[in-house]
Amino acid sequence: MPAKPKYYLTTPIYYTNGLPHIGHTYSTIVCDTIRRYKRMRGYDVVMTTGTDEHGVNVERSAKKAGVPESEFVAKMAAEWRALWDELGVQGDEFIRTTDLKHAHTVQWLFKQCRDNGFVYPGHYTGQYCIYDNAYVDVKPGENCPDCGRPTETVTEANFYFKLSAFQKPLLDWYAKHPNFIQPEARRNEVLSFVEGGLRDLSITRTSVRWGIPVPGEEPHVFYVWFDALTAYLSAVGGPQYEKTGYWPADVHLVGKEIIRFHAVYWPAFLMAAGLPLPKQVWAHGWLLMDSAKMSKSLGNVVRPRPIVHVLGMDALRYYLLRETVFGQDGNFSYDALVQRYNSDLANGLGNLASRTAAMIEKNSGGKIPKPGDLQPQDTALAAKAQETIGEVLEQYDKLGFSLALEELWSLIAATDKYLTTEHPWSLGETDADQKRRATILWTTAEVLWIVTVLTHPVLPESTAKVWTLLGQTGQPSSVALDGLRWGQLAPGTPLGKSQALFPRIEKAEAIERMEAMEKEEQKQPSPVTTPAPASAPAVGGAATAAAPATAEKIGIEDFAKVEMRVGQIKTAERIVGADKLLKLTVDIGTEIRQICAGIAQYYEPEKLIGRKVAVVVNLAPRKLRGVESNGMIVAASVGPEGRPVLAGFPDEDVEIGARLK
Ligand code: ME8
Repeated sequence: MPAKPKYYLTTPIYYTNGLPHIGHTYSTIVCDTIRRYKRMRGYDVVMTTGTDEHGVNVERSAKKAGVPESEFVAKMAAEWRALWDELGVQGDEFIRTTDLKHAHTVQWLFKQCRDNGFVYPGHYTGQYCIYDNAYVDVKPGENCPDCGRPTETVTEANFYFKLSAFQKPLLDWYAKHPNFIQPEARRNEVLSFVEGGLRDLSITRTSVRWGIPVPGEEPHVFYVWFDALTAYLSAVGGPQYEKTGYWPADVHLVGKEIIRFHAVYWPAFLMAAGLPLPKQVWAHGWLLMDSAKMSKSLGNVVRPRPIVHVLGMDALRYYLLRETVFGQDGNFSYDALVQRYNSDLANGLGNLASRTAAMIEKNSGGKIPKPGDLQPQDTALAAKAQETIGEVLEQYDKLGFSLALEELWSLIAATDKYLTTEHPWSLGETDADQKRRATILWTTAEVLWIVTVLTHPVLPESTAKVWTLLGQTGQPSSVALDGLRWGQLAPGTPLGKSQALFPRIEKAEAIERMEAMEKEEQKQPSPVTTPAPASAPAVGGAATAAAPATAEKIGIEDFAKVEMRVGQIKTAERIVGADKLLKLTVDIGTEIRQICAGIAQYYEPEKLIGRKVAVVVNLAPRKLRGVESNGMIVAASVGPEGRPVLAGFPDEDVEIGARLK
């Protein structure tokens, strides 16, 4: 078999002076989607992400936190890494700029540039923005034109890179590679910047200590951008990049504010060193919050965890890719997020999957039916599906995620309409009717199969569930997209396990829960200023499924205020209109209490009866979805979706009413 072609893509490597928000998550989700897509197209893909850990900014943050820089960045990098792991978007390579192999690559790249005559010593005085890590063209006392924060006057000895020598080579490169900078608007911006002339660039600092040393030239350390950009190369072999075969990168995916570093400085450094240039730099737009860029400094950030906790990771992925045209700015709102979740995921894909499975279960003995003679309406839907395959692949290739998803959802809508017009449920039991019904259900299942494969790069978790439901083995990712066509679902395949896909959620309730959790997250102290928190058992039970698993230290007297007792569940029932809640009556030894618990998606009410649970009995009563709840059942919150697992007493027959202390 011929070797798979290699494909290398990167996210920016993120600063460690803050924690990830959904702006960073957006870039990482996009990269992860491309990675999954390219793998299904037969590529051997490597995706790199990582952390940018040097510079004055980190030096100051570490000082403020009272810890050495290395400790500061190690903890922050661990947080970033853990979040990507939790969200399932971890890169194949996680590069830290404090990695030794990275330092060697930076030093090696500098040597190549210097040996080739593109580096010379000098002095520089200018206004420096420590937040953007860049000298800016303003007078002393003026603020940074990019971020609006104060600048500092810096004079220092440094080494210059002869950027001016690359004006023509860069312009030639852009002309020869018209797709090098995407989208068009960014390309034009870069072209006019370069056409306006390039000034040499200082690439070392003597005013900063926290950086990679320039060998033999101490106290020089590398300028953070010379350092950071090189991480893309360090991740795939550094000086030995030819051995791994992943360099040059196929695409560097970045936010539009750092296009100049990627499309001007980086290719110039590589040209100076005689190295191959990346094939493309794709600068996407910003996620805005109330028309301003979401950013830590503006304090308007939204974090991914609360969203993922309440709606699931796929909901966030879908919303970000569907709502924003890739390349343009997009506004974030909880309202639009839940709207999309309910209309497109719960009522769209989720509903199509569950009703198709239910009909097959009922009418075809739980096996994919064998189609009979096809009617024009069946072939019309098949033709639309076949056409959708081509259009979606074309859009994915262009990173046109929103259009790709629009096409797919139009196919889902056409299938819903097909079911309504063909109404298989009202056909009778004659031979002809049975055959007709089998044809309709096969056609529907076939569309669902195709939609599952094509949405997989965007919705990896939920499509895996639909895959199982359709009785398929492995993952949808094992389907080679190059060979995707109508008619690949084998009749006779038994359906598999059905799992909750996108349970409908009431908008106000979802928003309230996400906002409350977001507030909690914002209150969390920085991981560097507090000792690692013990992960306390999360309290599940009432309306919200779980609380964040970290807590400030409290005295025993505070703990003593919480009265927890062993209770026994006497009755359990679902609450109409509240998908997540169960209404329980619980014997707590002294009385029988009514308690609502947010566990309906994970526990069958009938199976709970007789079960002994831990109950917080002195919680003020409250109404949940109009039902009185007097107490709270304790549960662990497990996994990114915060699945509640009831705390229990499996080893001993504990007495009802016994106090937990
Ligand atoms: O710039 N909308 O790191 P950084 C969309 N370390 N994307 C956003 C965003 C928003 N509101 N906010 C952040 C750096 N991003 C450097 C990069 S690369 C060699 C060095 C995303 O932590 C977007 O990709 O400030 C942006 O470019 C990146 O995070 C900036 O991350």
